[in-house]
Amino acid sequence: MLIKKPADLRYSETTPKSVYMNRRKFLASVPAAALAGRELLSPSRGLATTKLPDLVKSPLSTDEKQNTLDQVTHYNNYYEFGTQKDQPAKYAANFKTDPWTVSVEGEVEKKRKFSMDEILKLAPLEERIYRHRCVERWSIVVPWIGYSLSALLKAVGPTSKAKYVAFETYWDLKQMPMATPERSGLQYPYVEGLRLDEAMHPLALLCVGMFGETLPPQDGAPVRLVVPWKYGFKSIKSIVKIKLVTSEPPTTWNISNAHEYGFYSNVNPNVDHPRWSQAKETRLPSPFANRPTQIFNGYGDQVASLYAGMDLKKNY
Ligand SMILES: Nc1nc2c(c(=O)[nH]1)N[C@H]1C(S)=C(S)[C@@H](COP(=O)(O)O)O[C@H]1N2
Ligand SMILES: [Mo]
Repeated sequence: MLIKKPADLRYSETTPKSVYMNRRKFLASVPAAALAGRELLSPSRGLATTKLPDLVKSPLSTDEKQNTLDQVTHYNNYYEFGTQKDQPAKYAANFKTDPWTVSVEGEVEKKRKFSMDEILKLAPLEERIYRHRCVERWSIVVPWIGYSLSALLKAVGPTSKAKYVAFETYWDLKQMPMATPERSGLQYPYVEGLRLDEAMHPLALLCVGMFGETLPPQDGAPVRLVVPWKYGFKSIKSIVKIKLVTSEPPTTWNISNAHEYGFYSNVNPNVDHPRWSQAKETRLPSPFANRPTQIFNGYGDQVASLYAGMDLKKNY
């Protein structure tokens, strides 16, 4: 699928119809109704998570109404485990996340492989309640747990040549049989990237948990990124590699369709997706897109200066 220039392709041409339809039907009332129904069931249905003690409350948290654990864990995008919102909860249930190492390499003073234990102890764990906005227009409010990615980057020491940070998700067809271009329309392993100054911004969260516990597999266990001012696909899950690099790294949805998914992908009501407006969003479990989208997802006071002088329409 990369033989043609990605920009020349419509997403519908590069992607199996089922995937394409799925990404379009995000407003269908069924998922929202299903979510509402689940709230009546027991709140935690045996997720393989453990409690994270001694959490520090963060001043960066929103006081907006949080979504429920059940909503956050049964309406997911994690294409390695299926393209439909309810599939990751089912197909990631037995995902093996122990042992786990994150290799930090490239333009750093101290290349290092971190065990999950080391990641959990690198800095005090904070609860950060963030708005989380997918490019498909749904949004949720999640009490994530983690610390600023900058803590990890400072521990390895970026060299003066480091300009970008590239991230990579674990990839194993035995555990992730859907993770092929034919089955889910994307290239794997899933990769993402940030400019170094974006990665060093305090809001960029290295996330190890939610709702007081370790991350459930469908939300990116055992460690993911959360970049709350960008569309959700920048928030890469189940990270195994972090590489500091000198030039802009490739990113999965951009490879899939550069015309629709840019490197920056800051939440922006004034830059429409080619196939839908971004002016409004759907705060789940509501089925209606009746909430105005906020520039930088409401984090403009903190992050707008990162893009001073940049044309946000060109650098979408
Ligand atoms: N490895 C990987 N990371 C991923 C994705 C994915 O398919 N694979 N989906 C992205 C998208 S499109 C979104 S909106 C968020 C969803 O995170 P959530 O399911 O925890 O809400 O994860 C992002 N990270
Ligand atoms: Mo997304």
